[in-house]
Amino acid sequence: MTFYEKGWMVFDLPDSRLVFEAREFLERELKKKTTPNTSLESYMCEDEKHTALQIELTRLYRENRFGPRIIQAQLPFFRDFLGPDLSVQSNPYLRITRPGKPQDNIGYHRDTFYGGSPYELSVLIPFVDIEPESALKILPGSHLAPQEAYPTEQVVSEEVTKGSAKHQLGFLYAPKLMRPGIEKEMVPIPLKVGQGLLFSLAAVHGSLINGGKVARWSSDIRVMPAFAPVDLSARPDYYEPLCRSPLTQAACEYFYGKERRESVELELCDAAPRK
Ligand SMILES: O=C(O)CCC(=O)C(=O)O
Ligand SMILES: [Fe+2]
Repeated sequence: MTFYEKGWMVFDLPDSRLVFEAREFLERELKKKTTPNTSLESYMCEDEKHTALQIELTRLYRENRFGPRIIQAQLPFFRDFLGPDLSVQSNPYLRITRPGKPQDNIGYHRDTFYGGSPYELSVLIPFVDIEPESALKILPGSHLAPQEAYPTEQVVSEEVTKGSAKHQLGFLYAPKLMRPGIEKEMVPIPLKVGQGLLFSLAAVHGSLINGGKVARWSSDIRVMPAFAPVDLSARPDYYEPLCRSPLTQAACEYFYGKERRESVELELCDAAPRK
């Protein structure tokens, strides 16, 4: 089955060097902050310290621009898959899901519940090998169904409040719960370091618990066709240009001049060219 039919696809990164570099970087920082014999896989920590540590590691991961650089290294692949004009998320999340901790999981959802567009792609990059018991799950074919196909109940999280540390790490303060019956349709997607999982933001995905023995470390990086009809006005700094066709480059220069090109390209993500 194809990406179009399933809504997701596993691929081998054409160039995985930066993923291994990020993995080593994270593990080095983790050892400094815990004990020298902690590995990403064996990592365990009590809640309060864990959240502080995840915030600090996210900051370092973003400061080093690992997310956009990992995508950039696979540019021929993404151009072929999505087109010549692409945007990449500037500051993706670093996820850490400890074994047996439901509070580390954001549950089953479609990102379209929360303002994401089906024109956006999530590229999940694992920093550890992920067995099926620890894996993110996806509901095949769900990306083709309209929003009404999956009714939800909006609740208020007891643990996550708006603007809190956990909110900044990608947890939801007002999650929309799906009916529990979908569990039996969810398919775990095991991954190796050096692979990536691509999925449509309209696909039902997520996890309730890491039922394995190894902590799941990953980052999900959004990539989208730069001129897709997506309203980015609520998140103007979310994406940055990844690549442009020669014609798009020339058109931007025609409208805005060479020196202003970079900033204008961001504007063009959500608006038609303006004189
Ligand atoms: O990795 C996870 O646990 C969640 C990822 C996710 O929800 C996403 O990429 O949209
Ligand atoms: Fe998601």
